[in-house]
Amino acid sequence: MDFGKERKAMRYKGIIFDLDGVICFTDKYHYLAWKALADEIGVYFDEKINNNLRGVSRMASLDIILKNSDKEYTQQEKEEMAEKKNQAYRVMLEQMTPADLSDEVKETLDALRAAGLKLAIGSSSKNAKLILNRIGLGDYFDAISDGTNITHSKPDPEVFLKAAEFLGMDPSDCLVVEDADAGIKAAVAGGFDGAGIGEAAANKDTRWRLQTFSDLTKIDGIF
Ligand code: B16
Ligand code: MG
Repeated sequence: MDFGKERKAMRYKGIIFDLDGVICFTDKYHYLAWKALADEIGVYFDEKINNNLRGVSRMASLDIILKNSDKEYTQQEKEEMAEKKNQAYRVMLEQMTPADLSDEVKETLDALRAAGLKLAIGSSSKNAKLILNRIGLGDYFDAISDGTNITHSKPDPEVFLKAAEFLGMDPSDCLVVEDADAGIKAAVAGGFDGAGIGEAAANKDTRWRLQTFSDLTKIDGIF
């Protein structure tokens, strides 16, 4: 028996996927909705600032945007602004359909599942279930941990620790797939290996650097 191969095959039992920037791309809608709010209150906002909001919770995103404001806002005003942005964002999400899920992502997920891996979502978004329903993955994952079941957002590891708990697995059994530096930080803090795509592929703490989603199938220990 090739013990080396057997050990490799045992390496990961579950994969926890970030949603925005990994499974699908809602960042353009986040940008448009935040931009409308920023323009309304006269605060400078551009795509570069939007990039810093990846994986960051809604209220923490607003705080980053308001760093460019001279005005101090009360907590209630901030909550109203975040709610307004979210309403505009949710209207945009209604445009999403299963066509927003690429064949590459779906085929890779199917191959990982067929190999016996358990698949979960670990997203900061409180809209994760709505987005998954829109793209036809509403019932697909074995577990969903999202912005509705956490109190601390990435880079805190809570969302991934909960996902592993929902799968009934230890962090060391799971791989986290992320597009954001905040997400890789969260994965490492929770004791997970991280696979990074996009910006996160360049993060020094990323264990596996992916050029494209289907590179997941090339990782040692996935099959
Ligand atoms: P919501 P992810 C994150 O999703 C987004 O990247 C981030 O831009 C957003 O602020 C956050 O969700 C909260 O989203 O306002 O819908 O609750 O990348 O963790 O899947
Ligand atoms: Mg993301």
